[in-house]
Formats: sequence, C-alpha cells, structure tokens
Amino acid sequence: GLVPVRRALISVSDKTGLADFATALVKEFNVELISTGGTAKFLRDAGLKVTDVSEVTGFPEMMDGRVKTLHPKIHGGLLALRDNPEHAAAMKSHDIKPIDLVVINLYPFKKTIEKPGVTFEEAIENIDIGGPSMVRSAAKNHHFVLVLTSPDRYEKALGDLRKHSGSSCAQHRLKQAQRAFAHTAEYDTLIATYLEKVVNGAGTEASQPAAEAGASSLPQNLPVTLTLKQVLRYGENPHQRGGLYVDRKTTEASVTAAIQHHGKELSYINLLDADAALNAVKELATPAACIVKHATPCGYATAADLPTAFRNAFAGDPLAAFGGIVALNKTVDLATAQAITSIDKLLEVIVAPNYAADALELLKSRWKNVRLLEVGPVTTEFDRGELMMHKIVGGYLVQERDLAGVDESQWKVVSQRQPTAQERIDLAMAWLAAKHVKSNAIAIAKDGMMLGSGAGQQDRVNACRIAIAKSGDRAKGAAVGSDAFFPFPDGPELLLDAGVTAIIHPGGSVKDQETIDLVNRRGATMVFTGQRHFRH
Ligand code: 93A
Repeated sequence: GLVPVRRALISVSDKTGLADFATALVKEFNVELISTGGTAKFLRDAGLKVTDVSEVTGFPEMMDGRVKTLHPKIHGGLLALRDNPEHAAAMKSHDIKPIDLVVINLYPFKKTIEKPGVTFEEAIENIDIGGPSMVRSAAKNHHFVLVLTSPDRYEKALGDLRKHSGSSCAQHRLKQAQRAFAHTAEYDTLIATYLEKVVNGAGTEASQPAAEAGASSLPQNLPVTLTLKQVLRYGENPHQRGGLYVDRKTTEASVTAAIQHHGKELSYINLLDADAALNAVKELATPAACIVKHATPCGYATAADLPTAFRNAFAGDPLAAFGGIVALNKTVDLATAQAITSIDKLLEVIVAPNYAADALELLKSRWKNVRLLEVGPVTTEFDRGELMMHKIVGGYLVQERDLAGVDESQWKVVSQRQPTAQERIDLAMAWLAAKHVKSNAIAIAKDGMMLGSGAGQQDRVNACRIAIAKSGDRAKGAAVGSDAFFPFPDGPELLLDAGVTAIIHPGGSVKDQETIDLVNRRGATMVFTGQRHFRH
C-alpha cells in the first residue's frame, strides 16, 4: 500500500501555496521536481532545483504550449504498472522513469468565460488538454501514483507523506483519484455547457436564457452535513415529527441563526414562513415589510419609513394577515412597534434586524405568544454561495437561488405607450411581489404596496381573478406582475377590465402579439423582463 514519492511532476495554473509545498517535498523528502514552463520558472524563483518537462521528453514545449506534456515519457511514467514485468521492460527499453506524484491544476476555463467581453478564441485556448490527461493517467494508476488537483490538498498530502516517511498510502491515493475524476468531469461539463450556448446561438428570443455557463456546473457530490439544531414540536402537522437542521454558515441574516426574545417555541411552519418573509424584505434597500401566510406574502410594502411600510403591508390584505409572519428590514423602533401593536389581529412571528428596547417591551406586552426574532443587519447583499435543496422521495432537487431581482436595464417595453415614471415604480414592486408569491403568481401593486395577489394557482386566469378580487377598487390605475408569461390574452383582459394600466411579465409566449394588441387597444403599457420567477 505504501509508495515512496521520489519524482513529482508539477504543472499548475493556480500557484497558491505551491512554493511552501514544493519546498517541503524537496527539503523533507528529497523529491525530484519536473515541471512545465511557467511552473518551473516559479519554482526556480522560489530557490528550488527543477527539471524541465522538455528535458524529459526531448521535445520543446510547442504550438503556444498546446503540446507540453503529451508524450510517452510523461504518460508512460504515469501509467506504467510498476509490478508488471512487461511494463517494467517497456520502461527500461524506452528510458521511461516512473512519476509518483502529480500536482496539477487546470487552465482557468471558468474564470476565462466569466470575464466580460471574452472572445470565443480566448475561451477555446483556455481548454486544458495536457493537464486533464495527466490527471486522468495518474488517477487511473492510483495504485502507484498520487494525484493532487487543488492547493487545498497540499497540507493533507504532506501529512500523508510525513506519516509514512516519504511514501503515499493507498487509501489517500484512491480518495484523490476519485476527486480527480470528479474534477475533470466537472471541467468538461463546463466546456460542453459553454459550447452548447454557442451552438444554440445567444439571444434566441422567446426561449428563456439558460443559467450562466460558468455557474451551471454543479458539484459532482454535495458535501453537506446537516446538524440538528432544534427539535420542533412537530412538522407541518402534529402527527409528523420535525426538526431544524443547519448546514452552512451564511453571511446573510437568516432565521436559522436568529435570537428569539419572546414568545412560544418556533414551529416548523413558523420557520418556513419567516424565511420567506425575510427573503422578500431583503430585496429592498428602502424600509420594507412583508407579511407571509402559507409561505406566500399576503402583504408586502415599501415606504419612506418603517411604520408606513408595515401599515401598508397589513392594509394589503388585513383578512389574511391574521396569524401572519411579519418580516421587517430595518430596526423596529417605538413608532414601528406602535404601528404593529395597533392592529386588531394576532401575529405569530416578527422578524427584524433588531429592536429598540422600548419597542421590544411594547411588543412583548401586546402579545404573550408572539415570537420575536432578531436576525442582525438585513442588507440587499445576498450570499451567492448557497444552493437550495428540495427533498423529493429518494433524492434532492438542487438549484441555485433565484437572486435575480428588478433589473430595469433588461426591461423591454412592448406596448405603444411607454410606462410613466410612476408606473415604472409600480411595475417594479409588482414584479418583486410576483417573484415572492407562490406560482402561478399574479400580483397587483401601486405606490410601493402589494394590493392583492393570486397565489399557487394551477392556471393563470384564476390567479388573475383572485388578485383582482383581493385588490378590489384599488386595482384601478395599478400595475400587475406575472411570474411567468401570459399564454393567452384572457388573463390580461380581466386585469385591464379591472382598471390595471401597466403589466409586467417575462414574455415569450407564441401568442405574445395577441396580448400586445389587446394592451395597445386599451391604451395600457406592457413590459417584458425576459426572466421567469417560478416559486414552488
Ligand atoms: O495546452 S495544454 O493542454 N498542453 C499540455 O501539454 C499541457 N501540459 C500541462 N496545457 C498543458 N498543461 C497545463 O499547463 C497544466 O494543466 C497547467 O494548468 C498549465 C501550467 O503551465 P505553466 O507551468 O507553463 O504555467
């Protein structure tokens, strides 16, 4: 199981931690270093003796570096089975020396394609061929060769060598071989996805743009450890057991890390709803409030001050706000606490960055059971590293978070009439509301306030009907957002009949023109966002 590491090939694009690692290999274990151009220079600058790959192969690095290590002297040294007499004879007759350790990281393809304005040629030139070949050769022959593909493995590898006086152990080699293949698979997926985008041509209208090529490569394995933080009274229903498990530390304000100041123990649904409400108010830099029921906002508003934002969120749907979960994005001061406590409805949870002392006292005295959660500063800076998981029987559906918000630069006005300045503001709020309301979602908004929404409907026409019914007379002159395109003009017709004057949705239906014609006939205005916001 132990293989002495005598000869190492190092060829890395990311030189992080390399000087210390290579120095340790030489000083502690007397390892001979072989290296490609840039890496060899780097190691010499660090005071180490290095053999050039070109000296080993007898060929110069050629064709702009496209061919450096693709040679039997390298791949023979990596792939040869040391205990196989024929392999040993081939090594001897062709003067191939074994390579026991390979340290590679690949041309930065992902970084390259993420660069603004990158050309196709530049992307292609950054497809590493020799690197993955060596990684795969070494990984295949893990019985004899240790392969490292990332600087964060250097310390562990030194630990292995130190423990075994300069040898690598079988278990470590196998583990790194597995990582190596996962790494090259991910790398090739990235390239394939990038090329797919090129093949399909950018900007094929009607269809929704796929996720960014760079971001679309999901990890092969998700190293998620879930730790039970809190046993909950029960799950969604009393006959189901339930608990809160935490995985990663997020840089965002979150209900999983909240301080509870008051009230009953949090329930499963409290946490689910509080998370939804908090996510909605994170979208806005201005004072904002959201009231959630059944994971969907029934009130959502932004205003110049927090008490007004709360009052408007509550006024959006006072009936549904009973037993609601409230999130606020600014400190709850006494005026806000007074606005909250003046309502005639019971609240279940209040989530806020923090509370003024007198505000906290007032809230505590108004309701014995309301759960008061402090989550720290709420900003519009999202933690982009998080993947969302949805459990289904036998597996998880994993996706990136929907962090697309309001981006007016992407809006396309498709009606003859342009939206007025006020309509633009209302459209932005309607669009945000439609994003946070469960699908199918229709949200009517005006003056920074959601007036009514149709949530969780299986068809869009009934979602419109419910949103209109909830808005009542207030729909007159308001804007409406739809989380996905209107497949037919039927829904928009109901909305226009109710007095809505501005419509925002992704667009992209084959019947778009019929809806546009309708909007033009009615003198209304319509914007396409090109982006869908389903939420389930
Ligand atoms: O252009 S390549 O695909 N052809 C090769 O033969 C080759 N061998 C190693 N790229 C190749 N590499 C890559 O060069 C390595 O994967 C590494 O990312 C990079 C290191 O080059 P340098 O040492 O010149 O900085």
